[in-house]
Amino acid sequence: MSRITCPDLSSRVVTADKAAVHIGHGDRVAMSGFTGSGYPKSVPGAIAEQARREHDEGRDFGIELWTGASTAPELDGVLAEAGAVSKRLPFQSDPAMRKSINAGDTEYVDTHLSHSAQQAWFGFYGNLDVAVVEVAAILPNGLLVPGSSVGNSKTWLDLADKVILEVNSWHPRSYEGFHDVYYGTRRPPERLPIQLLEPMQRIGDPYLRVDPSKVVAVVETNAPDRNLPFKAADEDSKAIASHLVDFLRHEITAHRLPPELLPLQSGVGNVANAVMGNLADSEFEGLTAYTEVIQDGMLDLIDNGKLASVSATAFSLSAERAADFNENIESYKGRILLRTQEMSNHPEAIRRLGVIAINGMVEADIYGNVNSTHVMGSSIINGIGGSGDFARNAYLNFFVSNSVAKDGAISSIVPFASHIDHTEHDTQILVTEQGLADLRGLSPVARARKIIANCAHPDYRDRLGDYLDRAIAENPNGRHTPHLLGEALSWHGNFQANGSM
Ligand code: 0RQ
Repeated sequence: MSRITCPDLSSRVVTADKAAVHIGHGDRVAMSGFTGSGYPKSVPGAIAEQARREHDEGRDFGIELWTGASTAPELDGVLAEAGAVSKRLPFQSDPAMRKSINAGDTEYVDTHLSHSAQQAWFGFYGNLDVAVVEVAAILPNGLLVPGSSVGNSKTWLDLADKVILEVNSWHPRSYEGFHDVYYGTRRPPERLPIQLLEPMQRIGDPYLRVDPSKVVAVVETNAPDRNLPFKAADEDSKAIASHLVDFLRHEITAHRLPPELLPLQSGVGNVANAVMGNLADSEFEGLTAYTEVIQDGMLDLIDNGKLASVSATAFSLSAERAADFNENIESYKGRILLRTQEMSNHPEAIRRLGVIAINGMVEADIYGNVNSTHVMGSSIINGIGGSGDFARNAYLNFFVSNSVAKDGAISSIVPFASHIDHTEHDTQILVTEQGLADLRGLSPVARARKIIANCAHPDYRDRLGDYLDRAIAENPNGRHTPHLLGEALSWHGNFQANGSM
């Protein structure tokens, strides 16, 4: 049966090439998609072709590209390779896009994922010309059934002058009923409290709305999401997960956490996925999650009965897990809810629910400032994503990483972080395979002693201790957060000069 049962909109079905002509040089174009799911699969390629033709004929062609979060080679990849993106926001993880940003060819505005929609509807980014949004189906009354992500689609459909819909029949038709799209947002000072009192509470509609008069094209596709494999958990990520789970047990014993814990948030990456795997083997029962992405590890937790329910904005699954989910989607109904990212990452909800946030980091300094985004201070990896939304507002936050990178040439614990996404005021608990540093209630020097002793790799521990001792000795009037300014970033300088810190 056709996925487009609205007669008005079914008359607008065209090819991707025909749809792409609605997008021109200089346009602001917002697309659906979050962590490789629910992004348009065919119009971006047609825009890239158009960009190539324009460039070949000596004309400029570049768009501003907004999304929910990271997408895939068929979107970020093709557009970056065609040199078609002048500006990108709010999060990406594509190798070609990363290269274009780090080469200075694409400007990148790396915002908190809960902020991107509201900053767009506050008007901070300018007028939105076109939205390209993937859905699973269009209903007879014109309402849209989202697929594997909601992300910022609601806002893009609301704001854009013109809308292109991609209807992808790879998404199960049974996605209907899995979404909760909040339509109560208002501008300050008319803003109202968000009445979300438990993770699975519905506060919105199951469908996305679109003004049919704005829909200039509908494109039919049948193509899978990105669905990248996860690395099997290695000894280090198992050790990180085990320190973290032991700590949760300790917090239950100390009556600071209930036995079923509080709603979990787990970030992107292999380590976060491994932590979920470790929880699956633990004694915890009746867990819940209020998170952003559902990775394989979380579905495993649902399957073995440990995790009762998950609220998120998107999936990010391996190909096998996505195929299995699509086949058995009915069995997950009522246990998974996908919301707009404005709500999945909303500070008010995260603070009220008391989320336990677990996110990856690139490096932390001895005082607990965390870098989640940059290599050697200058080159972006992905972006801050939702880590700031969750870390700042969580009941407990963890930042996890191996203690060394690049076969030990880099220490993830450094005197001074080369870029700071999460300040010492936001970070609570750091975990590496070496151990865990609980920084709650500690002054900067006490934090430094604990991070060095518990988290740093033995090859770097003494040098970090020596740095701290000398910084204290040489700053008789600066012993609150002592540093040796000439030396603070010298470890990064050593790596750049000699290939090792
Ligand atoms: O590079 O692949 O070239 O070897 O960084 O490192 O150890 O595989 O870690 O997959 O868990 O990702 C912070 C990037 C960690 C991720 C980050 C190099 C390392 C490797 C990846 P290679 P690992 P993970 C909600 C939460 C921000 C967004 C976020 C991330 C690569 O967690 O993007 O949290 N976070 N969102 O070799 C130089 C160091 C390094 C280093 C690691 N100290 N210096 N390179 N690497 N440490 C979800 C969303 O927001 C969507």
